[in-house]
Amino acid sequence: MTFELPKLDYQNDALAPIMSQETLDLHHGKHHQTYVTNLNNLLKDTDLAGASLEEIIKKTAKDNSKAGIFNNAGQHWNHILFWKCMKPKGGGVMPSELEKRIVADFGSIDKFKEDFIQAGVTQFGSGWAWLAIDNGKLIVTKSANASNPLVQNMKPILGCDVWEHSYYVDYRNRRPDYLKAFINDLVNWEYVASLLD
Ligand code: MN3
Repeated sequence: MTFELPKLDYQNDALAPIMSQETLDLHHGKHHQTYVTNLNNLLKDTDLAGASLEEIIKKTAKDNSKAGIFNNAGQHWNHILFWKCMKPKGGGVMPSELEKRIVADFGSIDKFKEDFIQAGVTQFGSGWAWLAIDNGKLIVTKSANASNPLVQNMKPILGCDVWEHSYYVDYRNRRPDYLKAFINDLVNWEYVASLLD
C-alpha cells in the first residue's frame, strides 16, 4: 500500500487568523508530506508493506529496530486525525451526545478543556495532547513525538499537535495560547462526536 497525503476539507487560509495559511502550507504541505514520503520509502520491500496504518503502528511501537517506520506512520495517522478535528469557525457548542459523555467523565466541559490544555502545555518537547476512549471512558492524555494512545489500545478521538512547527509561526513560544485557541475556536466537535463508539 502506498500512503498519500490527504487533502484538507478546507482551504489553507480558512482557519486564519487562529491558524494561518503559512502554518498550514508548511505543516500540511511540507511536514505531513515528508512523513508520508519517508513512510513509503521505509516500507518498501518490508513485511509491513501492505499492512494498514493502524497495524503498522501497533506492530512497530515496541520494536526499536523499526523506530523510523513507527515515527513516520504515527505522525501520518496523528496528522490525519488532527486535520479532521479542525474546521473554519470551529469550537462552540458540542453535539449533546459528546457533551454528556464529557460531563460524565470530567465533571464539566470547562474541566475537560482545562485538562486538555494542561496535557498539551506539560508535554515536554514535541508531542500531542489527546482526548481518547479508554475502556469506554473518556480520558485526556499526552504522548511524546509520534506516539499516540492507539499503542495503549485506546481510541483517540481528538488530537492537538504540540510540536513547535504547529504553532511557532502564529504563536511563537506561547504554546498555552495556541492550545486555548485550538480547543475554543478550531475544534470540529461534530467530527469528534462521530468517533464516539
Ligand atoms: Mn505536526
